Amino acid sequence: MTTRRQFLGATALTLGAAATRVRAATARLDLAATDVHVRGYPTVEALRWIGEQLEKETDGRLGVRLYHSGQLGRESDLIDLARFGAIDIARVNMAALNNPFPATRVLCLPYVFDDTAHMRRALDGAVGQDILGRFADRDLVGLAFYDSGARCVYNTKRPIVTPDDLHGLKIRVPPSDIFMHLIRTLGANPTPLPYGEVYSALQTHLIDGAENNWQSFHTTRQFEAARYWSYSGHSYSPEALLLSRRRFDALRPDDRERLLDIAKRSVAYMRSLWDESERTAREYVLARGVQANAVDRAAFERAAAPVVAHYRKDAEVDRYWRAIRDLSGAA
Ligand code: GTR
Repeated sequence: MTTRRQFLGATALTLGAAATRVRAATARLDLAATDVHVRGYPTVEALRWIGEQLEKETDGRLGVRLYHSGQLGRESDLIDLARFGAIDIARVNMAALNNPFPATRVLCLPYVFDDTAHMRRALDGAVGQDILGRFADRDLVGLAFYDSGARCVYNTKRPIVTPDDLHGLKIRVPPSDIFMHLIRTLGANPTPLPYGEVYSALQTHLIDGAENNWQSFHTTRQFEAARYWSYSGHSYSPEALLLSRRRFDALRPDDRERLLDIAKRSVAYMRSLWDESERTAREYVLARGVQANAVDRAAFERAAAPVVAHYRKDAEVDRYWRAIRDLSGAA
């Protein structure tokens, strides 16, 4: 029997082979880029923008072929496909990277960032640049970080004000030990599922809730089933834009520099879309009857503290954690 992973690998290789044939005929190279989000989502639009810039700056020699909406599979598989060179660019969330790339763990820890401004400062500074460089350890080039907003819990049953309200609820988490650990510590039952399966899991009551940002809640239409949104803001787990090392090495040196530079510039473009899309998504779901409530933030932070303490036992996590906390409230 063909496993899902083999199938995805074969599909991507076939796509790669077809793209190579086209390239040979036209001398044009389209980088295969993937994202689990739908067209219009800020990360997908940023990839599209990168393609446009590449095309413009290379007189059409280079471009991007975009596979959005999870067309090529789940994020954990996409990371491997990029590592093996079957796809070129993978836009994935840090949560999917925690296990294979431990340097990313600090970015998912509960309440390590106060808000989006704090997260951007840390990612633009030494900590972010250091972590981005660590993707080279396993066949990838870290191109950029993108925003993912504040992750909050939502569910089909009731408003969550303190962690006690989570008791007994089955909450979907992304495939990351940190998220499993956090949700369990807060008192719920964590259920790891790929992003593309959350909507139907809510519909069929396989799970009672999940946690994510406003845009994901909106664009996946999970809000149709989960009618209670609680502002826990427990993680800002940012997005990563990763390039296959094999592809990078195969590019002309000037194209490598060009791509790195365009990816860097795409961050400002992505951020300009982010804030507006967050507001639009929130207004959209609230207008359709979702009930949103504030949580007892101090109670959440207290309950999550053992998770932070556990990961800070690791010297590298602790070093990054301190450096990020030092930027809290800085101008
Ligand atoms: C979203 C993120 C996706 C995916 C998803 C998830 O916020 O943008 O890349 O990781 O969360 O929870 O699986």
